[in-house]
Amino acid sequence: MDKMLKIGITCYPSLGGSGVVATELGKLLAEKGHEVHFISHSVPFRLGTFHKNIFYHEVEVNDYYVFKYPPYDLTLANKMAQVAKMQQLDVLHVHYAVPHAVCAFLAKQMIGDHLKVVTTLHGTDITVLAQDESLKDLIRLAINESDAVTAVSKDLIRETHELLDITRDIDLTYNFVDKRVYYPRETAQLCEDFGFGDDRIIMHISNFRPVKRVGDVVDTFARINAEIPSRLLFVGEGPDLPKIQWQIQELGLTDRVHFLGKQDDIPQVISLADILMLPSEKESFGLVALEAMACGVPTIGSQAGGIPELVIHGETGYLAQIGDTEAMAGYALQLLRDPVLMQRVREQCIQRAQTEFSNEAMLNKYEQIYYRVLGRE
Ligand code: GMT
Repeated sequence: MDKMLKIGITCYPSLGGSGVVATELGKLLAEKGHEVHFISHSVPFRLGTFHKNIFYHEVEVNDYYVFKYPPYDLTLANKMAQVAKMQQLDVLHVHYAVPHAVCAFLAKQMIGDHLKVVTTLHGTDITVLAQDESLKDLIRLAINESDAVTAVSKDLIRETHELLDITRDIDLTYNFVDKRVYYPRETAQLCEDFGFGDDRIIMHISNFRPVKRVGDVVDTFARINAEIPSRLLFVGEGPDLPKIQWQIQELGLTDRVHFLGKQDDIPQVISLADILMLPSEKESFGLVALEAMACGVPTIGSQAGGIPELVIHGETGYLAQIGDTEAMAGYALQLLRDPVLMQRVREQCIQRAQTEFSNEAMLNKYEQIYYRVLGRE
């Protein structure tokens, strides 16, 4: 059996897919016997129950009076080095380049080359931040100096090479779902409680940032609902929410749309849906589409970024040009009107999620990367 490792993990603990993936990976590693040390400002929100191999180290920033901006990044780097030294970490695995990969670079300078740094890129850390001249050179340094770099889609690997003008190897580590948690759930009682009747359910889950193009979800839904009585369920919160509420009111759809806010039990919530919508402008992967896929819910979305690597057009969902809500609605109606097609697509979704994006496959892949950087292949 491979030697068990001591792994430090830093991620954004309270938001986004990157935090979810980092936390789920940490849980899987701990379950397998590795010792996992989360280093962050808060306990990761998906951490859940107590586990003997999981530790949490809190980064506490002092708000000293000369600081206009309390230096979280420096405190984090120092904490990473402290934990690495005290716990004798083998690997520091950071998720999201800014500032985590830069902090890990600093921590490694303090500890020495025996501490290996693995950086996972998730999307906006490259597609948005690496275009910012005030950060670009620092991101390039942190990526070039990491012992291994991984990214969550081929598209993100390509974009990282292009935007940062670098040539180093980047491993492909697709997002994954734990099939023990993500599977189709029973929803009859919930539908009755909500009073959905025979209405079809269209769902969108996100952080409601402009990049998600939530207006396109509403527009597509209006076209679907005009043909087949449907409900639109929004899960999550974010800056574009007020704008969307206005759009819904203008279209006279208020009684067809439900805002569920932030929800923890995503597999149960997603199972309510007939279709998940992901019409993003940019999306390095689209974890929510995978979560839906694992629960047998097809995605209708845009051909942006890494989405086509996940959602196979005509097999596990349908993809249209960014902003083409007419085509998206057309695909949705095609699916909703054809129960045989819908059933086939649902089965293909579950099959693809369990085989191509399984927890076992991705856990093995990350472990191989750790052993490789440690020279223990
Ligand atoms: O989707 C978001 O805006 C959150 C963001 C994050 O940083 O957590 O998600 C990014 O990472 C996810 C996990 O790897 C990917 O599934 C998302 O596609 C990616 N978001 C974007 O590229 C916009």
